[in-house]
Amino acid sequence: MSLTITPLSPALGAQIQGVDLSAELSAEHRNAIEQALLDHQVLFFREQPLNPQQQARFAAHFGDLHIHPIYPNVPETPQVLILDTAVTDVRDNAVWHTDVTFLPTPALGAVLSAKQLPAYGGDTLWASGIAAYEALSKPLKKLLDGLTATHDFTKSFPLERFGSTAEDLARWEQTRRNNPPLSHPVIRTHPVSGRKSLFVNEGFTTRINELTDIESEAILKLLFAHATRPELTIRWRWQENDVAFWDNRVTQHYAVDDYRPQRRVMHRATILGDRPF
Ligand SMILES: O=C(O)CCC(=O)C(=O)O
Ligand SMILES: [Fe+2]
Repeated sequence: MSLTITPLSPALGAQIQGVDLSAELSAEHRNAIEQALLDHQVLFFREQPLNPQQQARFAAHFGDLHIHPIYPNVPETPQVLILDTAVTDVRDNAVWHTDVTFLPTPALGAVLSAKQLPAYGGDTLWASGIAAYEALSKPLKKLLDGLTATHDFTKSFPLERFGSTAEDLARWEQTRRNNPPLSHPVIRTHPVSGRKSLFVNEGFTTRINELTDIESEAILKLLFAHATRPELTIRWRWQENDVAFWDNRVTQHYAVDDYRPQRRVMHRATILGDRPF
């Protein structure tokens, strides 16, 4: 059976129908999903109840899976992390970010499954870095091509977020030692499609290395605002058992934090990526 791919907005996003993600994927479906991801950058599937093993198995069709250094995992399936507002403070996702760009090889993508949702609210937005790059003027593209930026995990995960016990402090110190600030190109080339994408994000990017402090601050502010203009985004209103699969190499996202004290539970499997160039 062939997939139905319905684009949802001009910048990015498509809904996929005609596949059961809990079953073993055929090579044909796997390849069609990969191509749709390249074309649309974030894919949405409705009514896909997945247990953690099924979710990990689906995600592993697209690469090896990452075990997150900070979030709690499903104990029997540590490749699946839990975002549960009753357990963890997940406010750090209510900022535009690309996942784990503080790593030398940030995630290729992630598969997110909605387990428990508030009655309303708790939407997630994605923005296309490709559309953001393409919407820049020629002179600005020329300036940014070849520049590098620093990414630092402490920008989104400051010590306060880790808690206050000696154990929390030790865990944060260890995570910081393991993840020193590093540099990535400001304009990234997609390793498969070859398309260029703006690759700075408010969550983790602290500085454009080749500019002065004041230039870096002003240009990053401009780029963060430019990259997240509504025209370059899509907003997904979740239903339980929805699955989103995004290409983390060329997108950023924002989890809207507007539903407390209601509980929201999501499971995520993260696919390892390669070094941006
Ligand atoms: O909870 C969400 O909708 C997204 C959270 C997030 O930023 C992520 O899973 O990477
Ligand atoms: Fe995220």
